[in-house]
Amino acid sequence: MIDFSSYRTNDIENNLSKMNIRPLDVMVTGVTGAGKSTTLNAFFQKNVAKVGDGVDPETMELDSYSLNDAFRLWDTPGLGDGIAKDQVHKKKLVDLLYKVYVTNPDQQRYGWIDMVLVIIEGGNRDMGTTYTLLNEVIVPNIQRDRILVAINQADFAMKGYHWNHSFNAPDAELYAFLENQALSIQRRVREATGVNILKPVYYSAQYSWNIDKLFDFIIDNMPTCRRSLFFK
Ligand SMILES: Nc1nc2c(ncn2[C@@H]2O[C@H](COP(=O)(O)OP(=O)(O)OP(=O)(O)O)[C@@H](O)[C@H]2O)c(=O)[nH]1
Ligand SMILES: [Mg+2]
Repeated sequence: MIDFSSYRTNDIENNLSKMNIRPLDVMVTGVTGAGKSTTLNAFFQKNVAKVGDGVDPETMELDSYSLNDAFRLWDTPGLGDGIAKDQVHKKKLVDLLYKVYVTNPDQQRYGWIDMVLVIIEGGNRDMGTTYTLLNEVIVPNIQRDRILVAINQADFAMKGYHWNHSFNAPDAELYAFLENQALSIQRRVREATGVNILKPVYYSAQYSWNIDKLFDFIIDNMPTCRRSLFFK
């Protein structure tokens, strides 16, 4: 198993040195139950973030977790928890996107969050809340090329069928399904939000399958300059 606390740290640090910041700050978002907290736990290979029991939404506050000196992840509450709670959560997300990083000594102001990872639950066809999240919270408040979308719960994308438990991987049919789903989500997000996202990576946080691909996806697409707060 890969130890992510030391995985590709040279690549991350090389990119960070171009930006003159550290660490890389990635905000993890998505509808409630998509598996944001489970994804963080998969990166850390231990339970850092509390995972829901499948009944009630779990994460209510923002929490940051440092994988090492170079990479920090922010767990956030998911949307889809009712109108009133969603308003409160949206505000927390927007506030985080405008959290300011002030450079020393020249006192320049930049966005603290470098990238946003939007997690979608594989197999869930209802993308409405994800579009709301993107359109109302994420897209207006961060540069588009800093938004990545990934599909979690790959094991459950076909309702649990076609997941090979002996190999801890999808069988050929599920693989083909996931590949199609990734392309479909890429197209649908483009239509619903106008954002040309990269083809989403699919993975299973529960079974730590393709978690390395998710990690690579983030690092291969990390920004190379600081995030301006004025970009419209
Ligand atoms: N089968 C399967 N279940 C998963 C996976 N990832 C998460 N789950 C389950 O989905 C449920 C929700 O997971 P969480 O990680 O709490 O989801 P979240 O996005 O943090 O949810 P909120 O904190 O409510 O916004 C839990 O029961 C997890 O065990 C996965 O890859 N496969
Ligand atoms: Mg959570």
